Amino acid sequence: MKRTIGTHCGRMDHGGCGLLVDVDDGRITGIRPDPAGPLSHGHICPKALALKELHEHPDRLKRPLVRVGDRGSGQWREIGWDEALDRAVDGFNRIRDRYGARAVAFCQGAPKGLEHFLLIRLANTFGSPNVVGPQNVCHMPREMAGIHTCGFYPIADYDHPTAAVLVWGSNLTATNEEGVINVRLLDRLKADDPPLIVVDPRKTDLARRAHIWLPVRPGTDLALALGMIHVVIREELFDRAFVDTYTHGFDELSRAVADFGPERAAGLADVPVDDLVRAARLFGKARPGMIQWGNGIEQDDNNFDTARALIALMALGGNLEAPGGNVAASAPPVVRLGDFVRGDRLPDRAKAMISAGRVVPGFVVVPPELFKKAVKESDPYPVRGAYVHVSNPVLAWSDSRDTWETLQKLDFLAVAETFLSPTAALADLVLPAATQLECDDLGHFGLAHGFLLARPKVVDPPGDARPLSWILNQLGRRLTSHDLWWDNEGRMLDDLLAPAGLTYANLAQKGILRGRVRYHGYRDKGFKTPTGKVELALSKADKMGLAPAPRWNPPADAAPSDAFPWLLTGHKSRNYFCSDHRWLEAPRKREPDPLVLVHPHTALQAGVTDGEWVRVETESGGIRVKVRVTDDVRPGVLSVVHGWWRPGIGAHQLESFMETSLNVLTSGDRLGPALATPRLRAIPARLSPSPGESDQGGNR
Ligand SMILES: Nc1nc2c(c(=O)[nH]1)N[C@H]1C(S)=C(S)[C@@H](COP(=O)(O)OP(=O)(O)OC[C@H]3O[C@@H](n4cnc5c(=O)[nH]c(N)nc54)[C@H](O)[C@@H]3O)O[C@H]1N2
Ligand SMILES: Nc1nc2c(c(=O)[nH]1)N[C@H]1C(S)=C(S)[C@@H](COP(=O)(O)OP(=O)(O)OC[C@H]3O[C@@H](n4cnc5c(=O)[nH]c(N)nc54)[C@H](O)[C@@H]3O)O[C@H]1N2
Ligand code: SF4
Ligand SMILES: [Mo]
Repeated sequence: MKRTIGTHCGRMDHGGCGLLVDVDDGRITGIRPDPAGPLSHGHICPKALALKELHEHPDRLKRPLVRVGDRGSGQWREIGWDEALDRAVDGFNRIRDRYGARAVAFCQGAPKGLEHFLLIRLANTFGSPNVVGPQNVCHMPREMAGIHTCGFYPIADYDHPTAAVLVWGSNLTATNEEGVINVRLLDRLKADDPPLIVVDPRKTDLARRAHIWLPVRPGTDLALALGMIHVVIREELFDRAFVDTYTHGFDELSRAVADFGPERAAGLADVPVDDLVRAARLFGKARPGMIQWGNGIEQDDNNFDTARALIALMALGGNLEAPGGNVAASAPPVVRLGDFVRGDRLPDRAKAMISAGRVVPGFVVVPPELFKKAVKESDPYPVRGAYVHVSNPVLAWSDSRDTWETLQKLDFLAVAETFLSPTAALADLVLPAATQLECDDLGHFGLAHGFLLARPKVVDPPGDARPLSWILNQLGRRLTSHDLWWDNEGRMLDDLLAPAGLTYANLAQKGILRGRVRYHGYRDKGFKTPTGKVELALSKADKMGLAPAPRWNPPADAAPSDAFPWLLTGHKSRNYFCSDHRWLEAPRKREPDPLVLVHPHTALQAGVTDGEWVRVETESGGIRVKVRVTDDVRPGVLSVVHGWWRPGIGAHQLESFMETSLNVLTSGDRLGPALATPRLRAIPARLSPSPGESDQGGNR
């Protein structure tokens, strides 16, 4: 029977576009944009068109697998679900009996849908405080800075006119991060024609159309931001009434930026001083102005302070909680996040986590680097088992080789996956998972943007693959108490939505459920910080072991040297999600090779030419990728695409990622002070030709 089902795209990035999927007799026959998509207004990208291939791919995992050879030898036996669940339960219970529940970690990468919150529920009810993920390099630097500085995570308000847009370390037209589909920003630019300022070492689509592009030297964003604040304060461009009434620590901030006159700041960031001053004036005077930020500021030691400095810029203009500025969104009125994840079951979680006392208060996801230390050195206590889903740590975490070796040290590792990844290849047990279009899911529950999207199922998953919501409910029933879980995931979704007076079927009809956005809420209630004001200097900084106002603290080892003359950074591919989808033909056709972007001057100095294979090396390791010589990246910077591996080599082979993974070049040895963040940006590196046959293209 032919029909068309309306749903939302969900797993090729953070998701958000409305899709119309044609189905004939249980098979996908067409995928189109939904012109009524509430966030996408008819937008779709090529990734979503690959969803059919993702669903039908012959290499999808279809049966649970148990390891039969040595760990990582690539030998498996197919088993049924009963045996698979029994083995998982036995593996985790043995560890809990011997070392305690905290010795089992629950790991996920970028949250994709409801599964992330079911995972936290499973950890809490199992009794383990250790939910592990790369949030120390993704979103939490911004969110934690927001919580501590102004009491919320400030998001750009695209629903109202704005007078200036500052895009800082975000490549929104390629990444649509957190469901902020690029058309929202592009429509705003079209409607208001505000000045656009872009801070990025690459000339992104947005940088190309910007009034001012500041091609910042990687790792110096904080110096640049302090320089802009200096100008805003010195020239008295700030909103004095707001600052006087609603901020705390203005004098301390002023002192902190005193040394960051435009010459010095522009020198550190290596941008033209006039451009810095113009940008500071444009944004400083804008009422309202908005900041769209991204991973560009999150992946170095200064991330927390950089995010705080950008929030200070928002506050100085009085643009926090202002329409067209940066605002606080509230969750729609469904079951509260804390209740859904059963935080009540583990009230001491914050004190019991591996990362307790090593990160800012409120950061409840364990940084991977600290998890690895616990596995390798039992520091602060032994961790012996892990359940991993929707994550590929071997590629995602700093120091790929170390991650690969560390995971092999576990007594028991279970991985739920759609495809055999280099991480799944190390498991004792692999659970085949359904993915988007194959199960009913909710998008954006628990995230900060204040909406929920229905992602109703379109087709059945292949073979015995099962939705993660089913897998987690089954594990939960067996590992914890029956009555904490649902025997029917449909009922779970209905229960979650019940406080809003909706069933899942109702939401699927509606598509989106929005929460309230708070404008000027502080006028009545103040800000949710210890002083009730925006804390330009943190009132509890002492307790956190941090400087009250953002402080520029350049890491000594981030300076280029004779041996490593260039600076390495990275960016996400437009065609893939991190390390995902590398086996699909459609994106492979558009982007067949792992790439490093290099400026023509730098290429000349390094003796490499466009299109050839090159070696990129840091103190931590070396990879072999193809060079694209382009003035889309600032001189002196090597920008490598994150997430490359080669499924065709065999996921269990070290070579499947050692030649291409950006994280072979990174290290987890030194971590930032606030969020235990490894440095993934601004790493001294060298570049040289690496002639020879390319065996790296295609799916090999
Ligand atoms: N197509 C696609 N979409 C994705 C993803 C994907 O892999 N592919 N990943 C998803 C995920 S998990 C996330 S978190 C979001 C991330 O979304 P973004 O934040 O947009 O992603 P990135 O490409 O990591 O980084 C943004 C920009 O930072 C720049 N940058 C690099 N170094 C520096 C620096 O030192 N300073 C500054 N200011 N900028 C720098 C890069 O050139 C890049 O343009 O995207 C999501 N969407
Ligand atoms: N050097 C460097 N490192 C980085 C980054 C960077 O920019 N530079 N970015 C960081 C960021 S922002 C993030 S979020 C992390 C990403 O970290 P991860 O989320 O761990 O990375 P992915 O590579 O997206 O791996 C996701 C895995 O989930 C699987 N998967 C996809 N859909 C499903 C599903 O429906 N069910 C199940 N069970 N599995 C599924 C895919 O097959 C894939 O193997 O990487 C971080 N690491
Ligand atoms: S932009 Fe993201 S949500 Fe939209 S179609 Fe592409 S992958 Fe899906
Ligand atoms: Mo991310």
